[in-house]
Amino acid sequence: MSTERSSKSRRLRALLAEDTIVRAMGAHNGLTARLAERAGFEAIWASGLEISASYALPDQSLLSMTQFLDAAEAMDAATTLPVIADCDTGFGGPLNVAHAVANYERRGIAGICIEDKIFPKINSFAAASQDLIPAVDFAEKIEAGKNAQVSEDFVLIARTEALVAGQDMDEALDRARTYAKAGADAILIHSKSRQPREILEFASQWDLDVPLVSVPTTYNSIHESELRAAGFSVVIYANQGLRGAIKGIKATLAELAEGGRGEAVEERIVPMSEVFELQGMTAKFESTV
Ligand code: SPV
Ligand code: MG
Repeated sequence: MSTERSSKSRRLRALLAEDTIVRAMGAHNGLTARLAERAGFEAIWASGLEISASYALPDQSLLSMTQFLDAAEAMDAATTLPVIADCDTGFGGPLNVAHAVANYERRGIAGICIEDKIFPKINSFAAASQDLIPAVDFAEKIEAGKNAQVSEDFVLIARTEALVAGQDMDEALDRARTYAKAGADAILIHSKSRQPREILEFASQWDLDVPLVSVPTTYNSIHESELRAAGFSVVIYANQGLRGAIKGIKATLAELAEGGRGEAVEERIVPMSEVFELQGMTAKFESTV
């Protein structure tokens, strides 16, 4: 086990133990992870949605574990921050989760997150039925994952989609308790509600000493400080970077297509020197433009 590998997991654990909320920024490659670090976030969320979108593919369990892992590793290499990798349903059953943990840990990823939907899953915000596997089966996946890790620091986050699937609060809490007892290091309670009410209620009833993780994509009016006050340890900004990038790229391309010359967009884009700097180009190859 390399020092680097254990230190990023240890750093994530230390962050989880702090009083302040950990802000994890969604990313899909080394560049977006580096931008997230420079913007001041404390962790990277290797988002399944973002990585899938970067292939122009739906977030529907289409990419292989290797593709997700390669993307997460590129993010890890580009930042000093710990990477939490979104591993969807864990790529199959308990054995697949164990295989994922072994490989993600070996390649330096600080932790992974798995969710209790059936495989193949579809993104939580898709207008489709969101079906869950039995809690007992998901607990087996968690146990298999925890048994597979080498360092005690590696973090396994269990995500329940109970509320997304239309189940009630008791079901969400029961599932989360089952997952925590199976060894999950944190619980991600997901919600597609436009209001934070249900995740706040969940947090108010949470009675185990296992940190909570939130993803305020739809209930985005809530401030980080309110999530912290409600008992959340982590906030994941899962996709805002990608959505900003798409908007920026679209506007630039439209202007270029209209203008018919590069000069048309020069004002709205970064100089080549900034690209060089971001990618760590050596001084020898510094931009001459
Ligand atoms: C992701 O970023 O891939 C997530 C969060 O899992 S969500 O899109 O809200 O499901
Ligand atoms: Mg995902």
